Amino acid sequence: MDVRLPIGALFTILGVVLASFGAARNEALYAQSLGININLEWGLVMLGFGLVMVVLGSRRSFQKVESSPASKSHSKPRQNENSSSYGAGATVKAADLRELFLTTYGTTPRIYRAPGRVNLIGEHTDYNDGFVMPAAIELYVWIAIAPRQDSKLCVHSLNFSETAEIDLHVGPPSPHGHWSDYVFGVAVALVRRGHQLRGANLLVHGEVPIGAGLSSSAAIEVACGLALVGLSGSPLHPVELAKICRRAENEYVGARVGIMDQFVSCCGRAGDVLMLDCRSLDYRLVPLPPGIELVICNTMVKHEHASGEYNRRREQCEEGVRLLSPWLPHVRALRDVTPAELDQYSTRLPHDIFQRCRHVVTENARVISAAAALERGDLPTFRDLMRESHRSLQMDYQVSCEELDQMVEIAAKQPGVFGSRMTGGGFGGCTINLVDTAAVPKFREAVSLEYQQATGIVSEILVSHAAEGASKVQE
Ligand code: GAF
Repeated sequence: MDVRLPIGALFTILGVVLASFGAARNEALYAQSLGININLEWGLVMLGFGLVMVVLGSRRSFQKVESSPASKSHSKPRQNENSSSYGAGATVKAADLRELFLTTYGTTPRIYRAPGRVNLIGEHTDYNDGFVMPAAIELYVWIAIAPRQDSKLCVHSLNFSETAEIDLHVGPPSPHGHWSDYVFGVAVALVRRGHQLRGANLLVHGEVPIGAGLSSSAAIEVACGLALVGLSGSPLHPVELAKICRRAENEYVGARVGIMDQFVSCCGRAGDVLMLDCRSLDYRLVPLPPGIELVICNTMVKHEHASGEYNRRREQCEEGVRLLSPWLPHVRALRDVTPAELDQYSTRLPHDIFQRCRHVVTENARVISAAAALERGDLPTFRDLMRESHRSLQMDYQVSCEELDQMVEIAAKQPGVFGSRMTGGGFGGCTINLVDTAAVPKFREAVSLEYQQATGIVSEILVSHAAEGASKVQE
């Protein structure tokens, strides 16, 4: 909160009290000097000063956020140290957001939202042109937007209580490790793709926990992209929007992520997971079996320092392709390598590169089997594949951590569980669990208790249905 607000409020109250005494000419407090009624005069002065301070204090949030020193590091924007999430459990919804926008900017906005995601299986395969099986979840980033008369984009985040702005005519500012990088990165990427954007005021509210592996970044990118093109009136196919948002994260934010998160945030379907081929971007919808819930267990270990490791894994995969190409010239990405080929040429690779490649190659095979298992309702096979996936991420890809392993181990032994593994980039964040609906209450209770006993950490456990992708929220 701006310090001028409480000071202003204090002076306003004192001013009113003093001026009232002065006006009533209370003899006990009344003083006169040079013919001036000091109490009334000073009361009015203090009241005026207080009101000015209140007005200035409350307007501070509409001024441009000071840039922190531009960081050239290719890491994801920092998280807000004071906030564990964008506001998990927050209840600001369309009507509240509209009201807040009206009070803040004085105009009525349109509202858009984009979901976070879980990934059932197929981790770190997307940037290797491989297969993934994500589902959108019922946690969203909400954006209210209305046009401005000038060429500025002025964005206020309710979660961070900060405002940032750019002028579309002046060109992109440098990214500086700030939440607004995601917003401006998308604007820049849209303009580069030839979209004519207009100046706008935006109000952002996120429910997707930050640093929890549920893809809050893709959700803010997609919600912003949809809102900006919606306002400019140029139609954009959801797959195109996903590609633009991914480009924003790769080229502007500096995280070399694959397409999975943006894709499912754009194209998710209620009740279904996507079986996505990250090379062709063809996908099919696989319904989740009835009576099964997606249960998300948050280890509460943030993965915010993981972006360097993420980019490093990607480089190691590229190195694997480069080292294998003399023997396997058709190989463009690890997606093109079969498990048998990898075995045959394993001695040509340094051990750590071989391990990374083995994870990707075997994970792709697991995703294909997992989709088939889910389609024929074979949950025991699905459970085994999720277990193998986690193990491979832990041992070969080395992106798990003690808390994730503990959480998976605890969850997997509970009754009614049809699979448990880490979800997302790793190094912390959440596990995804398929749990029989009837078993969910006991599952939640047992997992949170045992996890706390094992680690001393109080976890958050959420249940979500597979949700619909990004959309304009109907009035
Ligand atoms: C992060 C990335 F953003 C995705 O593209 C994907 O690589 C995932 O980690 C790991 O599967 O969420």
